[in-house]
Amino acid sequence: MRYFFAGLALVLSQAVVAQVDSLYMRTHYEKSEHFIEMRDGVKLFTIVYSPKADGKKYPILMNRTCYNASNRGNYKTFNQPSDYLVMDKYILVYQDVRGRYMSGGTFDNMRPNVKGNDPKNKKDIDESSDTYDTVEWLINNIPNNNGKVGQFGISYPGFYTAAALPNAHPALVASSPQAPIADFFFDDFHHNGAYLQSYSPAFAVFGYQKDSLTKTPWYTEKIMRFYGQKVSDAYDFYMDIGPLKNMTEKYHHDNFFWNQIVEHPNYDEFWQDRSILPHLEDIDHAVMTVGGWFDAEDLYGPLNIYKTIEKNCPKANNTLVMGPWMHGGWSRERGEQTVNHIYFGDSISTYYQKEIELNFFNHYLKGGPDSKLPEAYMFDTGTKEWQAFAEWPPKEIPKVDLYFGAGGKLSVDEPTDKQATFEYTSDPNHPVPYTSTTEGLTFTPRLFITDDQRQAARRPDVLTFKTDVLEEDVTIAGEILAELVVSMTGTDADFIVKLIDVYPADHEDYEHNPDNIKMGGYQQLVRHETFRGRFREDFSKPKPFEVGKETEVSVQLQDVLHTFKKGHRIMIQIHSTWFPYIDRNPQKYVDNIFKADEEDFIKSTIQVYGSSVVRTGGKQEVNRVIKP
Ligand code: PG9
Repeated sequence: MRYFFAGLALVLSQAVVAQVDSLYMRTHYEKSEHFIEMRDGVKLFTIVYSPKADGKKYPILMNRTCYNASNRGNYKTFNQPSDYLVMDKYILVYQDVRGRYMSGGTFDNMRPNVKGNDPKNKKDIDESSDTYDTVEWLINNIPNNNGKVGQFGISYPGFYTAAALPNAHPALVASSPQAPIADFFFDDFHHNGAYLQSYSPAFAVFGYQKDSLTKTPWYTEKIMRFYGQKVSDAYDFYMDIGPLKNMTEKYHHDNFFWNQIVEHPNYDEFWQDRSILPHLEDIDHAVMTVGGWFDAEDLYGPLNIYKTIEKNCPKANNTLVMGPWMHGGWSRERGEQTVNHIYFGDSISTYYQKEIELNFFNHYLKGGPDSKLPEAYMFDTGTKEWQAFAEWPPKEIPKVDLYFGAGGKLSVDEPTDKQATFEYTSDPNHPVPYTSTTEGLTFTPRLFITDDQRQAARRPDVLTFKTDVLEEDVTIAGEILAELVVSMTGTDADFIVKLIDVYPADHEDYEHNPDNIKMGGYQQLVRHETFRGRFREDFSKPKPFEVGKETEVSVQLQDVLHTFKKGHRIMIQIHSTWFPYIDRNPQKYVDNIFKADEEDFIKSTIQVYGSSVVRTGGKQEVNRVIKP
């Protein structure tokens, strides 16, 4: 009998957690709505869910968003706390940031933090001061709070969490920026200055001011300019549009954010002021930054926010969690954790929510047991196991330098002939597709991030290098720096660099693979990066290439933790178009690609020299002149 009850307990404990929904919220929480006045008089709409009075005091857990706080009631959109946090009872707070939905004021993308914005000066406003004023009001006006405040946010709300870290209110003791944007010149809309044309529909959400308080999107008509066309093939759709200046004319002529992007093609003060990284100083509370290794939108953000706090803020209890997720994937549990065709395990999001995130907030906000989180809790996307590191990037895993050789060989041995060249002709009128299938218009492309790269490998405008079959496992952990030496017949170029895991020809197919993709010989994308070559010396000072002149271009790819297993191969691909994920570089230097004409788009024959090297693992010192 004893075993029966034990078994029953086990079954019940593994039962799916009660789904938190609006009935659960109505039963266990009281909802209230407030317009909280900021120091400059602007009022921010704030929804508060308080646990029904039970004589206890609870901490506040806040989420500031540009995506409509009123949505947070239905508990069906991501970006609200996990079921575990809700059922553990917190005072849950959702706020429309300045200029969005029901809040007053004017919206500004990645509103610049005011350097050294002393909370007591009551003059300047930024996201930090808005959070400070909100916290001050909440702890003095919301009943039964225990005086401690936590905050979290995923994606743009992750930026608002990070932007609140400088000059934080003393009651703010636990922050979790998740997939946070750090800098729009390197996250989301751009990668190293190259514009992500595939993000074009998303502009509608960020490029119009509302003219009244609203609980529903006011920009719907603008976003339907794209989605109303029922496009099933974005490649053809964007090729037919032609140069980016036609995008302005056809779609975005009245979009203030698009017009700002067009007028600021270089990393000038407009962008530098909007990076949160220079402001991450004097942080002395607990910060757990969370990201997904397969996040196509914000990977620069979590990694660089963690590293900047680690470098500048010794008093912060600063930790990093990186798992096998796409953008914000840890907030959704689908049972089998897959990224497109690749399976990583079961219930990984539940494990994170229950064993990592809940313990983090309970420890700092409720005095719960120490979560004993390591400095960096990282998922190896090759072995598919979690690893704990005392620092990130780790020193204990050897770096691996990879060199290009004849016959598409990738080797750890330095080449004898560094003057050997590898040539391809890049044609912006026949660009390399970013996906091996056909994809329609998306808010942002995601599934390509672990896509099979064989279609690209077979193109003459893609350089492909691969190692011999590995005789033992090779782990790459940390940063990647592709130090390319190139020359060209054009005067401008983008460089796309990809790190790829080549499966053995006889690799078994995944049972968890609904699309029945054959995994034998699969060339899985592990990491990619795009670099707009004109910024090779300085992101704020673009420079044309001299025809035929050997020139260094350093492309820093975001970190990885990936074990290439015995029997696999390591592959590097290099090419100069990746469409329509990235806009086309004319390859003839023009001051502003957003204003280029059809005739500016020319073929260019590009040489990559044998003196190039892809340095992987550990900390790579980027040998470029400038920030960041
Ligand atoms: N960082 C994500 C994003 C921002 C802007 C455009 C598209 C995506 C996000 O906030 O969802």
